[in-house]
Amino acid sequence: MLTRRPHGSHPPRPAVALLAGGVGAARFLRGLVRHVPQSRLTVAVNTGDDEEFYGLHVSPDLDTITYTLAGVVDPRQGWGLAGDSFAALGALARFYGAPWFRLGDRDLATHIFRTARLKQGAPLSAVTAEIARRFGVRARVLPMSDDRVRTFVRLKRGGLVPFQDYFVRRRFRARVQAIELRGLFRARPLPALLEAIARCAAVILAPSNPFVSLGPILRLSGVAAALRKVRPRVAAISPLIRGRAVKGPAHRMMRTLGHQPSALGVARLYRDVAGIFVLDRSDRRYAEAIERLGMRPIVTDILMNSEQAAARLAKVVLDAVGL
Ligand code: FO1
Repeated sequence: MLTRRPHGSHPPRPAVALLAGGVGAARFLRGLVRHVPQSRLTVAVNTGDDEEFYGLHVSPDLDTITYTLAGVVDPRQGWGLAGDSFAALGALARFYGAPWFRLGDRDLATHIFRTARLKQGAPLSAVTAEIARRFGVRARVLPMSDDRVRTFVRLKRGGLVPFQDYFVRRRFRARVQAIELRGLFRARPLPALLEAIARCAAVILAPSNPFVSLGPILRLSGVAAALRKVRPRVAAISPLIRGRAVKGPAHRMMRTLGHQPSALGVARLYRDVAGIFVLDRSDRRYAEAIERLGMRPIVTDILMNSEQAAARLAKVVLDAVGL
């Protein structure tokens, strides 16, 4: 039966969900919003990296995504606010010693607001929506869970350290033995995340670190099962090009955690949840092996060294899922 549409109206544009870590995901997002209106976009974000500094709850990946969607992210670093100053951090040094995690003056306002609202009993998802709205963001930004999951890194030498200690203080130089996600088994994924996976026309796994960025989201109870149900419309983008991460320790983690540090190694990690795998032209020799995993390989240029390059990649990914 034909349904009549009022003259001149258009069918709603297909909705897209992006599962995201921080900076790598944000780069892709800059391209994605050139093709998908924010109102049709849900971004579910890792919160395993969250940390407390000066009594404030900092959610680096949520803020990176929110600031990117608002167009106010520092373009050079990929995190924090563009043009921010660091006077408060300098003053805090009097009481806390030299800082190793750089929180800008204007960025601090976000952490103060978040911390105060959480203290009042608001769930992180509600606070995240409030922050996004006040930055004028129209996309739905979701923390992966309202429950606390903390990423710890077990080092070959140096014991167990919180993620930011490993990533920022130690500049991810130390050798990693294991990743531990505290609170994972008690945590429930945000219901809106499971709904987005079930209802969106496409789900994209951003080119983020598979262990410490997407790992916490994918390992939440029920997320992998939800993705498996819609696997043909799930596309994963390789975070590795020629066996290396553009930024960060993903390739070294792959090796030390017993996986092949290549696009093929990443595809193996996602084979159960993603039907499509997007890899770089320079890695095309893996395409056949990826096909044998039961995934559809899409070979293209995945280095996002400009907004145009990110937009081009986003277009290829959307084409691959049929949007
Ligand atoms: N990354 C750094 O390398 N050094 C920093 O001092 C730093 C501060 C920072 C402050 C706020 C924020 O939202 C992010 C910040 N990041 C910093 C980025 C962050 O550590 C990582 O990008 C993620 O946690 C990994 O996705």
